[in-house]
Amino acid sequence: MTVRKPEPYRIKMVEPIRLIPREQREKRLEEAGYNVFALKGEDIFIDLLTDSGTGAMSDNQWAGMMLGDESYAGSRNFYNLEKTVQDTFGYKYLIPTHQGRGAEKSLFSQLIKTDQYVLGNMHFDTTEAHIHLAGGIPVNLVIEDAYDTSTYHPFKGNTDLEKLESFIKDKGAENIAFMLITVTCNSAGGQPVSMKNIKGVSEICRKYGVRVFIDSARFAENAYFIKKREEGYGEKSIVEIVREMYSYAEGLTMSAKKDALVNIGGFIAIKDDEELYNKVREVNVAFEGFPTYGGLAGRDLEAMARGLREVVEMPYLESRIGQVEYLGQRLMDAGIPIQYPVGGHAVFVDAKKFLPHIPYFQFPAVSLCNELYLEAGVRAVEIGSLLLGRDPRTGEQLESPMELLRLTIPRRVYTYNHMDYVADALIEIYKRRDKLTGLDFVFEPKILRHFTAKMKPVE
Ligand code: PLI
Repeated sequence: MTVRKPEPYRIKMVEPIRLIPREQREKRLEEAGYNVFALKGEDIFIDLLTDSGTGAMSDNQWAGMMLGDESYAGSRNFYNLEKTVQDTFGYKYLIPTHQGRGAEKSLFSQLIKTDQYVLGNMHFDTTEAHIHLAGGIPVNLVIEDAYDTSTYHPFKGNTDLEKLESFIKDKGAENIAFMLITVTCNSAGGQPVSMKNIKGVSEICRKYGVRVFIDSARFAENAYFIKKREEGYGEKSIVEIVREMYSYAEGLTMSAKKDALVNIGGFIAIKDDEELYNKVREVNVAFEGFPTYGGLAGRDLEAMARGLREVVEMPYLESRIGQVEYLGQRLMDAGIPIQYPVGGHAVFVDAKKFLPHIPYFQFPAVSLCNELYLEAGVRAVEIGSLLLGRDPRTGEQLESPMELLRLTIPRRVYTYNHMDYVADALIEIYKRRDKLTGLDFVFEPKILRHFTAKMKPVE
């Protein structure tokens, strides 16, 4: 008999959640313009919109909050975080920011010249936005397997090394600002990147003089997959694996709202390039704040330092990723198509296969998302053609290569019972999937439309 391990923590404080009646959910969704972003938190029973800033802190982190040193300059919590970052990643320089996109803005502004390419496995949307804002052109070079939800590949977040090398040769290294490896690769389904691939990217980039950075939001989850799936790493500790991953790059951006187990925070770390550090630190003062606080309170820095020490512990990671895997397995057992294997922070349901009768321009994953709210009060999020938007030149709706519904699991917040409830709801919907319809716009904003669009179901 295999015994499922329970969560490696016990509950000291609870936050009540409430399922409002079906008629009220119908009314709220209509008022929200059939866009779950416009729903109020209190009208949601289980919120799987994102794993960003939605986690639960430990008692140790809360205790650290009480030890916040709110000195404008030289807060002791900064030095504690600096030491933790040095120990975890092996990088010398730390620049705190208020969250991941703050780090992107400060770093990219110093690395990108107008019309230079920024290569990546698959950039996250704020990353793409900051590449554009700095005058650059984002390019995604993830392996083709990432786009096929049904085939197994242990590292679907890998960069296609052939595509990488031919792109550099074709465009010339001088036209490339840098390479950014996103771990795990959120946009491809929270899919990990192998050590071999990180090393391979680094070797090719070094050959042509292209710098390598790592978007590190889910670095510990990535290291866990390397430990579990890649030969030669089973006996290594998570920190040893993380240190090796980061030895192949020269700097990182971090959204601490994910794998630093805090509700707000971020940072840039730079291995040893003092000149780059000085330049980025200088602009960061203007954008984010003095170098020892970077947009955060001393107590936030302390919680982040403690979170970074906790996130690399194996019992935590086993439970975290085990919970996501469990939800994925329940859906797969019921025949529901999902991105396979399941990623680190979310289960991505393949809405194109779930609802083949709804075309991309009527947003199948949005339809499924809304139905899940009506059925069970669960909020998920679309990662598909609504998010992708229109061609800026022609105004045509672009067709996303994947129409995904992301069931994103906050860290240490929900239990296996919540996972079962979500799975049961989706299985119910699957039985009557042919009854679901697509959506049309009532109001379509020009920029980042998915947040504020108003829609209506097509007749
Ligand atoms: O939300 P920020 O600004 O702390 O971080 C931006 C960001 C950067 N990189 C990656 C891989 C992300 O996933 C990311 C934010 N992700 C969000 C908000 C999400 O819901 O996935």
